[in-house]
Amino acid sequence: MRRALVIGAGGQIGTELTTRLAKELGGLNVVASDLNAPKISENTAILSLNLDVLDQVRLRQIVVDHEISEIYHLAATLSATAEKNPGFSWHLNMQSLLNILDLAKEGLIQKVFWPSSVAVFGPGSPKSNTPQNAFMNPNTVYGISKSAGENWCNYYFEKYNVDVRSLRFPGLLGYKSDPGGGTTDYALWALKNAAHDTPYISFLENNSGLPMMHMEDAINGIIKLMNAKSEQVKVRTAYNISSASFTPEELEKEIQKFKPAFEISYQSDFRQAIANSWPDSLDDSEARLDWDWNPKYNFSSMVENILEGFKKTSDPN
Ligand code: AKB
Repeated sequence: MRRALVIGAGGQIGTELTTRLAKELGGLNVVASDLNAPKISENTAILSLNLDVLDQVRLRQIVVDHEISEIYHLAATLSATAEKNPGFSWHLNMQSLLNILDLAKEGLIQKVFWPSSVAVFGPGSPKSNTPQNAFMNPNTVYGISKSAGENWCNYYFEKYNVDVRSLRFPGLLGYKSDPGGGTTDYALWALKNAAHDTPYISFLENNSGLPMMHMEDAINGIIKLMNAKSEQVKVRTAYNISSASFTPEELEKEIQKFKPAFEISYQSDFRQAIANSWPDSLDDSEARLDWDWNPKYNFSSMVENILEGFKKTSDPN
């Protein structure tokens, strides 16, 4: 019997992953947790709890009490927020992962999903179609913690046979949940503003290309990777995955096909340096080969679908 604990269930990925897992496993087999117990709107069978992932005692108790077999660990400070509080962000991002890997090492849980990021790459990495095993010199606290975390995952797999799986996510765009504290967030705010006929001021420059993906593809990727047979998962650091790459100016033009009056103006800030250090696209051929990664959306269909989705929501903030 599979029973999942989602940590960080109130966040951008967690909100959508929790309800998707409930569809896969049944609501009674999903426990959602966050610093404050998250509100679950779509499936009332899901149990919602408060959990500070740094509290190892409570984490263990929840795992034992609810007979958890797999953990989806999504709690982290993202790239922009982490730069403002490097010490705490390093501690949160690293210690929380180690707490969970240790539970798996003890055999209390059988599987772990932990998201990595394109932020593992740095200014010295190839910019376009960045290979799976490209040189990495991340220069953000977030990127350093994701890169170290990937190596910890691989270490626990090799030394202790811990079944931990990970994906290097680009910017994730969906209309059901807001992002917070990332560098790629500009794209979602632009889409949300456009949907509500409001102009947008971008904190990245017009020609700043970054990799992006529809949230639905990201969630499908997590589910597919976690359902893959162990021997199919040949990369135990984290897989490159990819679907679209665009600049703010290209996004503006694409949005204008549906919202001709929409405009982006530019006032870049400290996040520009973060964006400059990241690739604009990743080579995801290993994920395609090993476990059949195959995203549904491209740039145009993603923009169209998200604008449509926002139309159904009324809150412009
Ligand atoms: C961020 O911008 O920090 C994240 C990421 C790319 O991991 N969305």
